[in-house]
Amino acid sequence: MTIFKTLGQFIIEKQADFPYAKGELSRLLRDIGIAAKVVNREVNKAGLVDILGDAGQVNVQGEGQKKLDVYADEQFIKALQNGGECCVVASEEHEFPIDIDSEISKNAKYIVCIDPLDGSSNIDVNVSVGTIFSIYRRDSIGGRPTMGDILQKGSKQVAAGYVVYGSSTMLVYTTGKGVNGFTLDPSIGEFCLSHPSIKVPARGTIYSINEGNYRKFSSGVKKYIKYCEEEDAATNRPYTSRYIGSLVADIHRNLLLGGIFIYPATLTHPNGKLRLMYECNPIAFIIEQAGGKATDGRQRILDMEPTALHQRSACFMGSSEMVDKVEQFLRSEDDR
Ligand code: P6P
Repeated sequence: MTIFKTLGQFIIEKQADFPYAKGELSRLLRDIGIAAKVVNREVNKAGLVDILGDAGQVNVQGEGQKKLDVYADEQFIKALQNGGECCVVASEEHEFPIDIDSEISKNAKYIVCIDPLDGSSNIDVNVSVGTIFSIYRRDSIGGRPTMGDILQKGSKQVAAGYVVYGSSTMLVYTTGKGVNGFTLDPSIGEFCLSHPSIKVPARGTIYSINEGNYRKFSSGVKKYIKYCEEEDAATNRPYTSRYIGSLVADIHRNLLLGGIFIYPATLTHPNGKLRLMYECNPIAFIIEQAGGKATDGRQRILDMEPTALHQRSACFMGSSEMVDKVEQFLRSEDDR
């Protein structure tokens, strides 16, 4: 029986985990929660009002921006600007970081990397989409934050989380003391604790990979897919392929049920497709905090030294035993 507790109450309660906390991170997480509720309202009625369709703009990824992409980006940036705890935002929707240099944020020490609406190509077909965020404390002292303050290793994150706008809307986050999930109760407009202390099973039977890219995969990845199929026959453990094409939705399912999510290097994406700073790192932090593993096939994602804001990384994330298994096949590539 989960005790009724709102996100706000939980954040304040857990602030005690940080003896020197002065409430800034708590307020920053609150600000993100508020923006998530605003975005949720629009995502839920996307089919009803003329908010679908391209905004006529193209984002830094060269992808057509849906109006909801633009709207979500604006809402999170506005919430962070008004909250006063964030000094710079790095968004998937902007080529360069957005410096938040205002009177209210003059002492702000937190940096937020965010994918405001990941999987947005699924919006028009009513498939779950998500927001992914990563929070760092700035390293530099005085003056405006630098790119070095942003391009920190994932292991330096102070918090990370995602919002999944699905059959219900959930916010899942970690501050390095475990992973907790909150479900939005629209009747009171609050995220309420629904999934305390989430742990990803060490082993699952779900593998998530876009097999449409099969011919572009390395031999090790191909062998792992074949292994999953044959594992079914050998041990009668029915492996199942589940791939939504919306990172947050795929990760959320595998986090709760056990499984592995793979977006490897391919011939068209030699460094993988997913972005390190605002997709791989925050998800990796959550997965590890839930007891799972997250690597690029060879090294911990959280140990990777970033060099560019929108750099990509291959990723193998989820149940620890499944990540270990796929890495065996990848190492066999090196042994050839
Ligand atoms: P593909 C959505 O565009 C996204 O960034 C992630 O949400 C998702 O996991 C991935 O791309 C899907 O990519 O190449 O399989 O369509």
